[in-house]
Amino acid sequence: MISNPVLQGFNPDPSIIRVGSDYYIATSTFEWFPGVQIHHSTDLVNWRLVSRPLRRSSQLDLRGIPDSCGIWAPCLSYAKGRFYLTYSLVRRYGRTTEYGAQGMSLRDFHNYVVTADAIEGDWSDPVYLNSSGFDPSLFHDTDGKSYLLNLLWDHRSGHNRFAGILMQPYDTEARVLFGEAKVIFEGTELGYTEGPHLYRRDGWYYLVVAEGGTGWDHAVTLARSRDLYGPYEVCPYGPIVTSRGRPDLALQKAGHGDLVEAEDGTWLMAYLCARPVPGTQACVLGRETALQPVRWTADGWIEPSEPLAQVGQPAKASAEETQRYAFGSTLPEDFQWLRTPYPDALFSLSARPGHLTLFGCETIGSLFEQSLVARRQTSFGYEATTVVDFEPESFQQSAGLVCYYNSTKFHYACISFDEAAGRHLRVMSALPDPACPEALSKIYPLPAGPVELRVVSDGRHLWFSYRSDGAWHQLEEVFDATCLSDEATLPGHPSFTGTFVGMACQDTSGRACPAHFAGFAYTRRDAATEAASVPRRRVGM
Ligand code: 6LW
Repeated sequence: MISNPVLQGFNPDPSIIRVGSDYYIATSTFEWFPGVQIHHSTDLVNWRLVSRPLRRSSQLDLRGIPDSCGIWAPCLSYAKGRFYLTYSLVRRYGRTTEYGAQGMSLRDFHNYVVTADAIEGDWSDPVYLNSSGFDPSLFHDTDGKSYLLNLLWDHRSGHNRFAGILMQPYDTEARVLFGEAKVIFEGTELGYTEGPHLYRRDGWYYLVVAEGGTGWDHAVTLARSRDLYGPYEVCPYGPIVTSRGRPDLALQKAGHGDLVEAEDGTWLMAYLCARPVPGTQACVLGRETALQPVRWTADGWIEPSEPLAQVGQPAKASAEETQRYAFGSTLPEDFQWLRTPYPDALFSLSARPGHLTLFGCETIGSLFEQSLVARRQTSFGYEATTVVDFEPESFQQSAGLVCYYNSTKFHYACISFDEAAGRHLRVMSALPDPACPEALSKIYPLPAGPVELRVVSDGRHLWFSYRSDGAWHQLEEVFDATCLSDEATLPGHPSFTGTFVGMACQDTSGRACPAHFAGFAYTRRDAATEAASVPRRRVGM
């Protein structure tokens, strides 16, 4: 029984399959490396990260990729003893505001497929499919034929950008598309028709799509046809899952769903959701993945097995739960870095045994090669700590603890050096506010030697502290955590990833000054326990 529909630590855009008694969910990773996350379960309750398939330079190089672009909407399928994973590599988001509300939206995305005989094995190099629109998925029909679906993107001013669901035959052996690509479904009045998945059941072809846009109006639409190429009749009862118009639901932005038949014959839907920080409209955890039982109705449609309101109440997490990370020979699996397939240029786990050594590279927020290693924020309230040994000799060198959403929004508690203050700690903030794009805290002088850094969050505020002489010293400033959210963003700048917390180092002098991190800890906290803290001067509010 699924007691907590929100799967902790999962990214958005879930695709779910079952092979025998094994369930797999693939989710998006955007500009984070390696690409795609695949989790495995046999009971739908306990999940384990088993693969990040796109990890070689021959598969993926995200250097230069804009924030929240990169890997979108991976889709798993299984046929003829082989796993298939399709995905979009998004290189340009495009902005309608560039040319006014009805302006052109020029975007660049390329769809690929990789294959593997075993999920946890090596995946192939990508096979190019097309660039006509994002959210590719493969449908393998019962007659052995396969088809590629993806949305058709129309960039022209005055046209519906989400111009329908394209389908084209795909030869899985020759690994090529062939025949004609046809629009099989133009979507409903909800618009933003994307994320197509096709299924065959009881002589029907069922098409699931995401509609309403990946925000508060998000929804899952179901349509069906006796003919693969349509016409597709839309479910007469409306979207099968949505939180649209229901601000009371704990799970918001419900959409982008994928169906799977469980081993016992029941059905489930994995879908995208989001949980705003209580009392705000800020989704600091980004969009997540939920899993919900559904059932077929007597007239051949689908409905949630339990009211979304009931399913939407995530089980109460334990008040305190600490994950401690030691740095041995491999990077702990919760951690990722940004964009490059060559992480040796960013960090080492052998330069100082027992430490993660970050080599100062480009500036924090670089779209190319920045030394930043972090894990997703998976709870509103949390405490993160690390110990860093870093001896900067220049203002161009800094290292420390970072709460990072993307290049336009982060709070970076960094150790640096300048002629007047010498070695010191300071929080450098990038804010998604054109009127106030950055902020700097006071300078806090530091003695020589390793420094322990800590950040505490109640979901809405951040408090930074440091310790180098036995006692913790909390910085005077309080920092806004809600600006690190999907909603706090610059016009036309996508924010899809959610917030990460981790370690960073930069050295624009080019000397690759090393920062040695002796460990990292993340403690989930019940947000209520921090809300009582009275924030003092606030930064970025
Ligand atoms: C994804 C699209 C969407 O490709 O957001 O919510 C995009 N839906 O289907 C990125 O997550």
